[in-house]
Amino acid sequence: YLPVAKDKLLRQSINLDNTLNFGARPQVQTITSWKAPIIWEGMFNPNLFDQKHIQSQSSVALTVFAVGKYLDVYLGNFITSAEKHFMLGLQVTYYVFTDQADKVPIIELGPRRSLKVIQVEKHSRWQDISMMRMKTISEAIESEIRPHCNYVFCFDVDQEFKGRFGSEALGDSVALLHAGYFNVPKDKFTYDRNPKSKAYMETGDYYYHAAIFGGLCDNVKDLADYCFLGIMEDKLNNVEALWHDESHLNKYFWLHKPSRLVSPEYCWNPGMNDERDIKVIRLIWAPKYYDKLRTR
Ligand code: 2GW
Ligand code: MN
Repeated sequence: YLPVAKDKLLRQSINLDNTLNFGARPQVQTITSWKAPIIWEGMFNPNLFDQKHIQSQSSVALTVFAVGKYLDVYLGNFITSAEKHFMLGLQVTYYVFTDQADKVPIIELGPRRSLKVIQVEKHSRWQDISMMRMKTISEAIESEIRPHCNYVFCFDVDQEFKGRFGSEALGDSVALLHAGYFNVPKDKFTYDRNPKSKAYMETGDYYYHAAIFGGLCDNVKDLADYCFLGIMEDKLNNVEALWHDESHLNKYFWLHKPSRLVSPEYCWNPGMNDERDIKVIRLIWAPKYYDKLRTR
């Protein structure tokens, strides 16, 4: 699996990490200006990554929130599909945060995989259900996750795994390119544009999707703390960022560049955007059911 160097920049970065073939996907950007890889299908040999992470005994926490109706509607398919595709071969611990611990479905898990349920309150505004995840994630990393896992990945629950979501996605600090914006001009990005909000930004690198972010425990805790502080400061100032926690996450990754990006193949929404660059769908957005679930 020899990397193909396309130019000087690529050659330099390949020397840093010869497990990635940056030339394998000429139609898309496979490296950022700060030399973080952007992982697309075809750039990596899955077995090499798995071997490396099995050897170094990487362990992965997956956090997911299923509060209110989202528990019945999404959690079962999410976990069942993760059992087929998420980090197979590694030690995986699911952390399910819910207001109805007794209703979490019992799902048979593979070897070296376990699930912990953590009770949380149900905030009355859905924006708070989403935003307050940052506080809970930070606290859980501190008390539960860091002693057991090297990496932590935080997921929206309204999605379903469809293909390998493997160790190639592990990195120190990992961000996801939003399916709706990976190929659109920067001025279309839906960053927060209100100077009164802590999430305000004029420009950025990419538009990241808050449905998946991850990395080493310390880095994810830093991200969660930063976003939560911004969210609370906004509350004091009576403002709310345009896309809630996602706006703060975009601000964080602008100031603290992620070390690895994953392509929209890792979180695709069929029909939302041009599919030509999507060689494999690893995860899809589940239907939103706006009428039933978003009644406020
Ligand atoms: C959210 C919106 C409207 C009504 C209910 C909820 C809700 C969300 C809920 O009742 N229960 C619940 O557990 N949640 C959790 O919050 C769940 O894990 C869900 O996946 C997550 C984010 O809400 P979601 O998926 O409905 O919002 P999206 O798909 O529009 O998410 C993007 O934007 C959000 C901020 O508005 C977040 O940044 C999210 O990470 C983004 O993907
Ligand atoms: Mn979602």
